[in-house]
Order: sequence, then structure tokens, then C-alpha cells
Amino acid sequence: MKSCGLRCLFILLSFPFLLQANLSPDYYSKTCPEFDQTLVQIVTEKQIAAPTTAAGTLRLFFHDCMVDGCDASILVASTPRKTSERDADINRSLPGDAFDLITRIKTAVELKCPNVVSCSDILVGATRSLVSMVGGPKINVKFGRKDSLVSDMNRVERKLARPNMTMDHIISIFESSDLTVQEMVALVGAHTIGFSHCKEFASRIFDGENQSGSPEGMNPKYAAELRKLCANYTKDEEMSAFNDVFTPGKFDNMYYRNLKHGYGLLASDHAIAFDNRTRSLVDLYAANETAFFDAFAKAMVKVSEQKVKTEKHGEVRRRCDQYNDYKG
Ligand code: HEM
Ligand SMILES: *[C@@H]1O[C@H](CO)[C@@H](O)[C@H](O)[C@H]1NC(C)=O
Ligand SMILES: *[C@@H]1O[C@H](CO)[C@@H](O)[C@H](O)[C@H]1NC(C)=O
Ligand SMILES: *[C@@H]1O[C@H](CO)[C@@H](O)[C@H](O)[C@H]1NC(C)=O
Ligand SMILES: *[C@@H]1O[C@H](CO)[C@@H](O)[C@H](O)[C@H]1NC(C)=O
Ligand SMILES: *[C@@H]1O[C@H](CO)[C@@H](O)[C@H](O)[C@H]1NC(C)=O
Ligand SMILES: CC(=O)N[C@H]1CO[C@H](CO)[C@@H](O)[C@@H]1O
Repeated sequence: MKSCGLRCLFILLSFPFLLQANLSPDYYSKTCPEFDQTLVQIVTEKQIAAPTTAAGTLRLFFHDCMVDGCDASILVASTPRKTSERDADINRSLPGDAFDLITRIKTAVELKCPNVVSCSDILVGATRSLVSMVGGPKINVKFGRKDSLVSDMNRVERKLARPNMTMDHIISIFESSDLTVQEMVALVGAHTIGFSHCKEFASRIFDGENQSGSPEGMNPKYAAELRKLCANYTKDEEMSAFNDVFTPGKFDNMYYRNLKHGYGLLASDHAIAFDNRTRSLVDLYAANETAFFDAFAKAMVKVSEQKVKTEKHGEVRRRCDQYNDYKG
């Protein structure tokens, strides 16, 4: 006791923080120096071969991280006894290319440094690289997450917004994950890439008294095009429309500019441009792409660091779709 003095005091005071995961940008620099280069190489190949990968992976990231933190729980396959997160109804349309990408990176990284790099870190790193690859901001993420020991579909429903929810409800969902209205508006800017299946917006264009007109505030020509595209959607469930009709593959601020002119695809997209709690932020990001990029990158880092699993509550999965103690 005599020999430690101030140092002991410091250790005691910092004890609560020591229980948190120790994330760092160069977490793997000693244990797996090839991690970053391997990841970037595979991400690049995949994005060139399948350009929808970026949007699919970004959405996968968001769905993983919103439900109990970024812990790769979304990657776990259901077993006969338990339906996992990725098979919750809301996840049914999560894209195969993104799952495939994570599997490829994991396989390559395991060959170089077995049992070191977590699946959650792979998903976070891949998302970061893809966003900047398609034109978005540099997101300074850290690593050192562990993968979850549970994945339960019942935890999904309360944590993810749906397009037909009221703005009050959507805001409360983000707030329950400690995200502000400002962070919510910035994060939804992710809809500058990717697409949505017709069923997600069909009620806007087909239902109600304006079946042959257009829903309140939607550009009428745009509505007519969507009705044509989705004419068969109940039979052909794959039919989908770009979230950002003008620059669908580029990460830019066009999403916000679209909203103001009635080119919002989902009801929730349209609503944030007109609700008085969110409208001024939409105006700001529509006018200033740098402001959007800064806010998006910051909010993504926050999402990526919430509720991270430590050694005690997680593991480095050997296979991203199975817990290490899986017995079949
Ligand atoms: C108001 C909150 C949100 C709602 C209601 C919402 C809803 C949806 C829906 C219904 C789709 C279409 C899915 C499909 O048909 O396959 C979609 C796609 C997408 N969402 Fe969201 N979302 C929200 C926020 C976010 C956030 C915060 C992010 C990421 C930071 C995000 C990223 C994406 C991406 C990238 C796609 C395209 C996926 C692809 O092309 O495969 N969304 N969203
Ligand atoms: C919203 O959509 C879901 C399916 O996507 C449906 O189950 C639910 O009833 C809808 N809610 C409202 C209020 O329309
Ligand atoms: C239907 O369209 C008309 C004309 O565009 C508009 O005045 C009316 O508010 C719309 N009704 C609904 C329920 O959207
Ligand atoms: C709708 O489906 C029918 C039969 O499956 C097909 O003949 C028709 O071309 C489809 N229309 C569109 C717009 O996809
Ligand atoms: C938003 O509008 C409601 C009424 O529609 C009003 O009570 C509230 O003060 C407004 N809030 C802001 C921030 O303008
Ligand atoms: C755009 O936003 C950035 C970042 O917030 C800020 O530094 C810049 O001054 C803004 N530009 C304009 C023209 O307002
Ligand atoms: C419950 C359900 O429909 N689950 C589906 C989730 O998505 C996968 C493919 O991504 C399907 O195989 C499951 O049937």
C-alpha cells in the first residue's frame, strides 16, 4: 500500500471505466496488422462486383448497432429453438450481399490471425470503408468490440423505426437509444443510397382517396412512375425503388434536397422534411453537404460505440453466424 499512493488512487477512481470496452483505432495493430488492408481489399472487390453492397452493409450496420449495440448479433442464424435478430420480420429484406461480404472478410482474416478479430469490428470497419468509397465522409471508427452471446428477434421490434410510424414514435425510438433529433435526421441521410421494396411505400401510392393522384406533397410524376414500377408488387416481391431517385449510388446530400421537392420515397422520409422539429435540419443538410457529412460521421461514431460488449459479455466468434459454443 505504501508504495503505490497516487497510482492506487488513480486506479480506484478509474475502475468503473475499466469495465467498459477499451476501443482504439489501432486495436489490432499488434495482434492482426493485416486486418485493415485485408478488409479494404475485399470490400473494394465486392463493391465493384455488386454495387448494392454499400447500402446493404450500411443498413446491416444500423440494424445490428441499434439493437443492444454493435455486437454482430444480427449475423447469427436462427436455430430450430430460437429465432435470431436477422429473421425478425423487419429484417427479412436485409440483403444477402452484405452478409456475404462479412463472411468473406472473416474467412480471410481468420487465415492470417485466427480468433483475434471480432465479427462486430468487421461489420463496423466494412461500413466505414464502403461509405467513403461511394462518396461519403471519412468515419473515424475504433475497434475492440466483442461479439454477442445472444441474438433474439424479440428485441428488434422496439428498437427500429418503420416508415408508417408517426414522427413522435420515430423520435422516441431514437431517443430510447440515446440519439437526439439532430442525430436522427443526420443518420437517416443514409437513405441517399440503396433501395426500398414496394411494400414499404405501397400504401402511400395506392391507398386512400388519391389513388390516381398522388399522396399529399409527393411529386405527381414521381408518384405515377412508382405506381408503374410497383404495379405487380404483390406478386413480384422483389420490386424496389431507389431511395434517392436522382443519385441512387452516390453518398451525397441529394436525399435532403429531394425531400423538399416531394421526392421522398418512404412516408417517414417525407415527414421529416415537414415536421417542425426536423425541417430546419433538413434545410441545413440540403444546403450544406459539409454540415451533413460532419453530422453523419459524428453520429455514426456514436452509434458504433454505444453498449459495446466487453470480454466478459462477449467473445470473438469463430464463425460470424454461430456462437462458439454452438452444438447444432
Ligand atoms: C426513420 C428511420 C428509418 C426508417 C423508418 C427506415 C426504413 C427503411 C426501409 C423500410 C428500408 C427499405 C428496406 C427494404 O425494402 O429492403 C430502408 C432502407 C435502407 N435504410 Fe433505412 N430507415 C430508417 C433509418 C435508417 C438509418 C438511420 C440508416 C443508417 C444509418 C438507414 C439505412 C438504410 C439503407 C442504407 C437502406 C438501403 C438498403 C439497401 O439498399 O439494401 N436507415 N430503410
Ligand atoms: C405499419 O406497417 C406494418 C407492416 O409493415 C403493419 O404491420 C402495421 O399494421 C402498419 N401500421 C400502421 C399504423 O399502418
Ligand atoms: C388528394 O389530392 C388533392 C389534390 O391534389 C388534395 O387537395 C387532397 O388534399 C388530397 N387528399 C389526400 C387525402 O391526400
Ligand atoms: C406483371 O406480371 C405479369 C405476369 O407475371 C407480367 O406479364 C407483366 O409484364 C408484369 N408487369 C410489370 C410492370 O412488371
Ligand atoms: C411546432 O408546432 C406545434 C403546433 O403545431 C407548436 O405547438 C410548437 O411550438 C412548434 N414547435 C416549434 C419548435 O416550432
Ligand atoms: C457548411 O457547414 C460547415 C460545417 O458545419 C461550416 O464550416 C461551413 O461554414 C458551412 N458553409 C456554409 C456556406 O454555410
Ligand atoms: C421469418 C422469415 O421470414 N425469415 C426469413 C429471413 O430472411 C432469410 C433470408 O435472408 C429467410 O431465409 C428467412 O426465411
